[in-house]
Amino acid sequence: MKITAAKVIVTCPGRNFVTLKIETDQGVYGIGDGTLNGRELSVVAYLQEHVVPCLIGMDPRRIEDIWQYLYRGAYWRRGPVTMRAIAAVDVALWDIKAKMANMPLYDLLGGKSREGVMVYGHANGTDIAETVDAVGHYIDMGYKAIRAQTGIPGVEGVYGVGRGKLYYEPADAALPSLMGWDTRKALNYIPKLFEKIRDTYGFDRHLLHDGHHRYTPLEAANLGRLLEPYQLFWLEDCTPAENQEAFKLVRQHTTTPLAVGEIFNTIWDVKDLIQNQLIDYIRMTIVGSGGVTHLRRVADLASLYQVRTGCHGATDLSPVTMGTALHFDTWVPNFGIQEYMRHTPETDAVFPHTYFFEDGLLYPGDSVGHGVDIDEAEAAKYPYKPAYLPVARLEDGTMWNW
Ligand code: GCO
Ligand code: MG
Repeated sequence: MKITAAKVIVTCPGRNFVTLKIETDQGVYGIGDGTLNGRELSVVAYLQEHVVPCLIGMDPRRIEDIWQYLYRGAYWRRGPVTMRAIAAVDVALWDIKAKMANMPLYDLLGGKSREGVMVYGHANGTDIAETVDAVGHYIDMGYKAIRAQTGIPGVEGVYGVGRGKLYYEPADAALPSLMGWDTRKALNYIPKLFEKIRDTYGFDRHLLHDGHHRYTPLEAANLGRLLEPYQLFWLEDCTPAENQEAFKLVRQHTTTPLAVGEIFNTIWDVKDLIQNQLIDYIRMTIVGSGGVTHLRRVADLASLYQVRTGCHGATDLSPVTMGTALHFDTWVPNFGIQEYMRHTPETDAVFPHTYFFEDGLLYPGDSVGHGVDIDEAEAAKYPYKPAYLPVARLEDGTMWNW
């Protein structure tokens, strides 16, 4: 069996997605996602110029060998661009293998460990009152877990607070726009949000919060302690994690569960965090971490330390990644939760898929492969459009972490 063609498709039905379609001499094809938010064309070039020519003629059944060829063989390892390109190939190959086996991907991985995948949605508002209302909407929609982010009085535009609510899209400008940040004000305000949510709706639902790398380790420890009475499911990205040791300090001071990993690319980025039991959830997902082949290894390492998965699922990850992640989540023994930010109807039309939401859970569907396709005619209606996440600056102009 041979790979006969590999096509990179860029489409922007509201945001940019990079999709790889691998075709074979047996008529079976597979679909993979290589989207890198705000740096999409770097993955396109990596795939088109450096990966596709090597793939032609290879045996698509040799997923592991092709993964190693692309990882070890390039000499230059790791990084968001490389690992997304590898993920695009890997996922397309798993799709092909599952189709050939006439199985849904979760069956090929080892079968179902659960019936449905618990997801969390994004409730946000410009202040506490609006965010509390938004949480209520998610409860009405049946969500069992909700992430809450609020604007902060006196701070211009805060991470996670979008204009369009259910379908808000953070990457909204052709050049990065500007948002403010003030840690003091956040530390005063955010605990009050969770107090109000618990007072209003009780303790039945899981609540989550994303610190988006904004706090120093000591500030993050403080936030974790302030949030303890509200029993969060997790506090995400409370401090930057390039230095994995930073989490030691946070961990020593709070019992609020910690999650991290959406910007990690390999097992090496998370090895110390896991082995030192400094986190509770690992947020890497398929597209950012070299595909199913590599994420499986991360999950297995995590399971040794009772760390559970919590795949990143923002709208900049295409439905291809969402569908594949749902098969992974359905199988993986140490599953925690799956993030679910809804794609727009336009995006759903470009990527027909079998996954669906019911009673707070997502289901991957039972069709063969990962269950997500691309409608190329529909995709062609939406050419690439530069779109960037905002940047964050402190009040005095100092550049801060987005
Ligand atoms: C999340 C993330 C996103 C990211 C986005 C970057 O938890 O969903 O933090 O909001 O900012 O995915 O591309
Ligand atoms: Mg996040």
